[in-house]
Amino acid sequence: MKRILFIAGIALTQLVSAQNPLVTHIYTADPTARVFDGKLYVYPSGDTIAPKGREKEFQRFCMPGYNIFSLENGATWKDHGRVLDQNEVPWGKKDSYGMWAPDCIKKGDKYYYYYPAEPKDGSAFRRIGVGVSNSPTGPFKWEKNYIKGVSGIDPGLLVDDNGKAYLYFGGGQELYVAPLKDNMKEISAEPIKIQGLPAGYKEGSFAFKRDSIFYFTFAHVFPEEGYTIGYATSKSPMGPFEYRGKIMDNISNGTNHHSVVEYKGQWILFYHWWDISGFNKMRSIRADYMAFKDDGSIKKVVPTMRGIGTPTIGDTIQVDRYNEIDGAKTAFVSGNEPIGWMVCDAKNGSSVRFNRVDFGNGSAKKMQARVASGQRVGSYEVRLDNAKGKKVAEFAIDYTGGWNNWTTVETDITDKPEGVHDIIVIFKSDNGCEKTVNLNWLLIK
Ligand code: FUB
Repeated sequence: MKRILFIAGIALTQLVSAQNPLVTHIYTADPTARVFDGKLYVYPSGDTIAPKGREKEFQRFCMPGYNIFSLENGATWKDHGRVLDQNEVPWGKKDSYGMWAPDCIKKGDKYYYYYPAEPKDGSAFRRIGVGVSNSPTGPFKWEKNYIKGVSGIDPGLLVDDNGKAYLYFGGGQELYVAPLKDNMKEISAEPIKIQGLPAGYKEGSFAFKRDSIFYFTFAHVFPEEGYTIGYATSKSPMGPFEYRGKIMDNISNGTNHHSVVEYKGQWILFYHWWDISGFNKMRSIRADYMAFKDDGSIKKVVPTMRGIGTPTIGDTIQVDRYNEIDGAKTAFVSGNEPIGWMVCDAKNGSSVRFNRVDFGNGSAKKMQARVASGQRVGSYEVRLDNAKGKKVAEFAIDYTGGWNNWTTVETDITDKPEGVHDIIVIFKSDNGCEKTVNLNWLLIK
């Protein structure tokens, strides 16, 4: 199903839940995730529909600017709004919709935001600009000119433990790296080709360090397969690197821009797909856990809908982003609900499992459910860990005015569950009915 979001003007601060895709109120792509002072941030680009009359020009990407997101609570992303619009780029060509993948990095107590844009002097397809801020969410003071000596897309930054910073960038058969001066606004030596990468089109440079090894990851196109995510390792940030294989196979997501971050002891791969639009140039950011083997190699990541995060008291639990489903389906929500999915077509005995819900210290008293139903045919219950596990909530199915009429219902939480559990929702139908209730989300109070 194809769904196009129409986004009016600048997004105000918004909260969005953290299952995949992470953001549903605007299109987001090319996510660079960073942990600053223990908090997780994402710096994505943004897709939009082409302005009237310019559709032919922007059949590929139409990208007007950047928003910043941070993870609040256990599983809720906060949209900090538009941090840079294309027409605010001091050196940029107006209305060029070329604000491709950005990055943000901390050095000392300052945050540096790097972004590509089309220069008004026509000197290159893309140049890379930088802004500086005292806060990870801006506002940033944008440099008047682009970084001299650098042209290309997809800036990826690395600050080594000794404080030296490196800018990786480019898209094509070769990718490049240049060391930065202490001011983070100029390169201190000419860019060099990154040595040791396999042949083929590459873009989406991202580098990180783990156990004294530098990992360089990149979107990599194989003629037979299309876009994958590859990685290479080195003992030096400037290489030469050794190609180690794929982090993600082709997942038909058009491009495979990504980033890797360690957050609360778990490694996470951020990437994008087109869950909402049905069109691979209108993307939505996603995240899934990633793991290393003992030899430092990376286990391939298989994309999930469940994604990352541990919803807790006050977060919506989007059960339609399930780990397992049996006898029911999911579909886009119907009616006047915010964009998302629902569990539907559940019959007697259908179930859906959603892993990792944090019930806190046992103080949770109520559970809410967002539902729509055209009849009264039974109930659904929430159990812990497996289908025979402790029952902690039970809801009667009631007529809400129709299958598109959404309402929030509430019931008691019993047995004082504590800590993190998987939950199973089990549907019961009194008379063999195959359509019981449309369930959008659960919430613990
Ligand atoms: O989003 C526009 C471009 O597509 C990015 O800069 C590339 O990495 C690819 O994702």
